Amino acid sequence: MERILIIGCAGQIGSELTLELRKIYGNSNVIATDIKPASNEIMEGGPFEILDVLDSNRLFGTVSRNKVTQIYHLAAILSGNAEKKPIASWNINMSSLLNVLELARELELKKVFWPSSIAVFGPTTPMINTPQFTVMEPNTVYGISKLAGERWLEYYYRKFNIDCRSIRYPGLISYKTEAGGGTTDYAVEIFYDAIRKGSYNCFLEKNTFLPMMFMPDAIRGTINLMEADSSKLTARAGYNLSGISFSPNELYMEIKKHMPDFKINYNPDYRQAIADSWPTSIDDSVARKDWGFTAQYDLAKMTEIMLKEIKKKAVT
Ligand code: NAD
Ligand code: AKB
Repeated sequence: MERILIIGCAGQIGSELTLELRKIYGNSNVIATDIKPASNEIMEGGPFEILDVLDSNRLFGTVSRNKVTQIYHLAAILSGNAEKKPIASWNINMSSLLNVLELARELELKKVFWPSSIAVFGPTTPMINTPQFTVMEPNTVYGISKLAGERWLEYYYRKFNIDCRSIRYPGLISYKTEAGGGTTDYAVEIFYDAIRKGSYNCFLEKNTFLPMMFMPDAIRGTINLMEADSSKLTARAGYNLSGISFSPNELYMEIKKHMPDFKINYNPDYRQAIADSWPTSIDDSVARKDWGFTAQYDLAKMTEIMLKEIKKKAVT
């Protein structure tokens, strides 16, 4: 029987992944943790603990007491926030991963999931249809920590046989929990501001194309990867996944189809330089071949659902 620990369950991904994993493995077998309270659905629907992943003793206690077999470690400081506090963000992103990997080694856990990001790529990477294996010279604190993290995952897999799995998520778009300090967050904020204010002040330029993905595709991809046959996995550090590539202007035009009076203006800030260093689209042929991933949502379908769901939240 699998016993799963989620670290960072209150965040944009954790708030949805925790509920999906509970559906599959049973509520009592998915122990949700975060440094802050999560939604009532998570805290009341199964085991929940306040846990700082940097506290390795408490982490050890939680894992052994709950007889955990797999960890999904989602806690991190994302790209925008990391640029404001580089050293603190490096410490959190790296020390937390090393705590988890060491624990997995000591307690011989079955599997570890840790998300990487398109931020592992940098200005010298081919930007269009970025291949799985390519030049990686990130120039952001977050990207450097994700690339180092990928190397550690591969190291623990090769050296200690820990079954580490990872995805280089594109920018994720969702309506359940607002995004947490990233560069791709504009593509979530724009929906809230469209509904609350009828206008959006975008922090990226109108023609900045970035790889994005609707959350249901990311959750399905994550679970499929974790369930895939280990012997088929050829990219242990992190799989490229492709969803939808679009610019702020394209997203604006799509929202306007539903809200003709919606207005946007562009005031690029420090996050523009981060976005400019990232790919515009991703080649995920290795993920498709190794474990059969295909994204199901396009821009039109995602926009329709985002507007419908955020409207419901705005009136409740
Ligand atoms: P988020 O910021 O929304 O959530 C992170 C959660 O971690 C938060 O609930 C936070 O309270 C928690 N946390 C922070 N410090 C902690 C600590 N010391 N101990 C325990 N919990 C702590 O982030 P997210 O968007 O859900 O991202 C999750 C992971 O996926 C991160 O590793 C992120 O880099 C990666 N990722 C996310 C995206 C995206 O678009 N959301 C894209 C690529 C990669
Ligand atoms: C961010 O913008 O920092 C994240 C990511 C792509 O890793 N959404």
